[in-house]
Amino acid sequence: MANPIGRVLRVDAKVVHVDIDGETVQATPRGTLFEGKSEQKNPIAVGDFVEVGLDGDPIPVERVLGRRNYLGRVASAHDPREQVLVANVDRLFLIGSLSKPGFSSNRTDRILAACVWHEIEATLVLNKIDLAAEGEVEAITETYRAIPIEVLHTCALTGQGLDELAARMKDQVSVFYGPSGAGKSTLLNRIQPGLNIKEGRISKYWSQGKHTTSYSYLHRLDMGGFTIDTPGIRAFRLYDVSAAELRDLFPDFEPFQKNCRYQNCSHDHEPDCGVADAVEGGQLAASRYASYLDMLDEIQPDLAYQPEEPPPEL
Ligand SMILES: Nc1nc2c(ncn2[C@@H]2O[C@H](COP(=O)(O)OP(=O)(O)OP(=O)(O)O)[C@@H](O)[C@H]2O)c(=O)[nH]1
Ligand SMILES: [Mg+2]
Ligand SMILES: [Zn+2]
Repeated sequence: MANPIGRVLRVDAKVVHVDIDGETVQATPRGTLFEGKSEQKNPIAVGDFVEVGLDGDPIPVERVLGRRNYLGRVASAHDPREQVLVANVDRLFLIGSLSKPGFSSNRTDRILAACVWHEIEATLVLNKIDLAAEGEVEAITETYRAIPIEVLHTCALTGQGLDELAARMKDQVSVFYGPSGAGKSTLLNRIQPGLNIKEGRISKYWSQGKHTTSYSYLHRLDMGGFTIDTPGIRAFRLYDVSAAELRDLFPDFEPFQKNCRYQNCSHDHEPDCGVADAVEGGQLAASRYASYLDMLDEIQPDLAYQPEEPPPEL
């Protein structure tokens, strides 16, 4: 009998939860899956298809099948390897809240750049619109629709905008991604009743999220499709992207790039930069440009931070 193939629902330190024909089994990755992968922190991610063996207690994960796509980032400030967050997804819903926690354009732009890099369709969901300040929703929406990115407005408490969100999740494999406390689990609980995912309690003294969800989990939707609920993120750094490649991860810069004096302009320090001019002229959001420069600094610290000391004497 051939080994069964299943979809990974959850990855723990030593055990992987795999859905095989609607049944959840726990399996342990074979040591060989880690070989030759020193650049990657984890060989298996939620959303992966894996082949499991029939014998053993627990049974082994023999093999990870080829991925259609995945979302990755630098594992952490202390671990430079690539961490694969999720695999084989049709769409990423970037859940941003407008208050508690407040909207971060820097974090949003980093994740959207990662979606371009990894070829994942993205939708921005502005949740907690009940808490938005006057004009805030409109301003953010305008910036992101200009990229262009689809922007939805939701309130998990009143149910506003949930039908539109659910319609995009139907029959798709999607992932909810964003900062802690934005309302990812609350939205998913409303859209798929019965999941009973733990939701955070936010007191008025605590306006940042509390990291209520502690591991990613792929939930099956009754209407068809799957959605991965993920733990809230703090920092997001793209793994192994060069400065030249970064420019192309901001599609809204593209129409202005042709006005740059230099074809390989990094839009940083060069004279006659079409992108910098567009920001000055109000045609391009300053927040987008700031996010780009912030990411560029990380990639080429040698250019961004010129050393003060004179060159060594020869
Ligand atoms: N006012 C308001 N509160 C909301 C809304 N959506 C969620 N919340 C509240 O925000 C808090 C955090 O929601 P969660 O769903 O736990 O947030 P999360 O994104 O899953 O957070 P992590 O699991 O930590 O990543 C809860 O107290 C929710 O009730 C909304 O649209 N409006
Ligand atoms: Mg959660
Ligand atoms: Zn330029």
